[in-house]
Amino acid sequence: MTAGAKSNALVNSERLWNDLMAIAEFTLPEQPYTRRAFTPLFAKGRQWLTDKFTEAGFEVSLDAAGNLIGKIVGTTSGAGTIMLGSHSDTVPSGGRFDGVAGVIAALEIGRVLKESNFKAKHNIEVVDFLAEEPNVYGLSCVGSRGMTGNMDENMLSFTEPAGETLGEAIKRVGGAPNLISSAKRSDLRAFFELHIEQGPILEQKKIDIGLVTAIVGIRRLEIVFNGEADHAGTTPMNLRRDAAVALAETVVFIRKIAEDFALRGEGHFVATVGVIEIQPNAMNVVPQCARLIIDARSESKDLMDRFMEEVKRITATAAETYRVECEVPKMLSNSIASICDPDLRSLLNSCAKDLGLTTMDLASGAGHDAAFLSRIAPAAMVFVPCLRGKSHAPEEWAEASALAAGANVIAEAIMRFDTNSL
Ligand code: HGY
Ligand code: MN
Ligand code: MN
Repeated sequence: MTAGAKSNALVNSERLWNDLMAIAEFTLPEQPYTRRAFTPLFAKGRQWLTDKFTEAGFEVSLDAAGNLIGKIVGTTSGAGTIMLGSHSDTVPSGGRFDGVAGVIAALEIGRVLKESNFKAKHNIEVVDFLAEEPNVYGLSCVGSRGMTGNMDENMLSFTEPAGETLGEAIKRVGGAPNLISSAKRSDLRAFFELHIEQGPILEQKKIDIGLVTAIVGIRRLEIVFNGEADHAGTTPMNLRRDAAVALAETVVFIRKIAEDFALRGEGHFVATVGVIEIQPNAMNVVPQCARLIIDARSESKDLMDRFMEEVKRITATAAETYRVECEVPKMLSNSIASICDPDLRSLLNSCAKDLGLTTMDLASGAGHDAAFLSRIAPAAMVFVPCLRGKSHAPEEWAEASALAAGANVIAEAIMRFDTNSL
């Protein structure tokens, strides 16, 4: 396959779509679409993927970090590996496309490369990364952290409410936490991830392909206020130490600061309080404890640092105002912004143009496994449009033709990269 030639090994759009709809069936029936990492449903989805990888003729394995890998061995030993994939776990009440569209597209691309008898010099590896979404252990991108040497003993000791550690959970799904360092790769020559945009820009601008320039850094901070449980009926207002009110004031201020930072023109900035817990959570008891988790995202470390200073200030003020204590905020995760490889982006751009597709560059406000992969190899992401930009909700939707277009671009780029880079 020479540079610029049209690929005849285009993906089978119907097969891609059917597989995507088939794996979507592995969901909590009462809460579509939910396939949380480490759950029995996730295991069923993994088994289905394993069968599909095997059927496709891939060499199937699980690495020590619990990533499912389907490998097509290359013709030239030592040439290294071209990797493509995403994640098959979902958020609660998520969609049928976030992550898993990238896994199924990678499966389809692997099939098409084999069926078209394209003899790649590099190994080609199709990957389902373990637990990209934040989960009960409090850590996202578990598999891609493990593959890139960003998973440490402390993280493996994170526990879920019933006491199982993340390390035990990784073992339960087939990984080897005690050998996690063996999951780190040094042979990757390029990584490609197809993902729905999870935003409205491509749809609004009627663009086929989004070429991701950078993936935001994400900081997740846990804040806990401790007041005093009291009788809701007899405790005078001025004697209360109500942890929930301190939390509520903090949430409102976080929103105001984030709105201000987002308008400063210093890059993408958003902050969300998506987790709030009150104890004892009884309607006739003054709340004793109030816990929140902030998810803050920015391309700019400086903006993020300033935001964290503001958060410290407002939590101290709220604690003083309502006479409660604020525990030292706990940083649950702190990923830096990642730059996608410009050479791969330009390769993807020329492939898309040769396939008659329109493209635009854009940053990703969502986190992705590619953010970690970019630390050990050139990494690139292809976004495809999704309906009204909606994601992390059952209404998530992308057209089969859009998914096939994105997969064709990556298939073409892999063939050209393999041919031209050795
Ligand atoms: O939260 C995110 O940005 C990603 O969808 N896990
Ligand atoms: Mn997601
Ligand atoms: Mn995702």
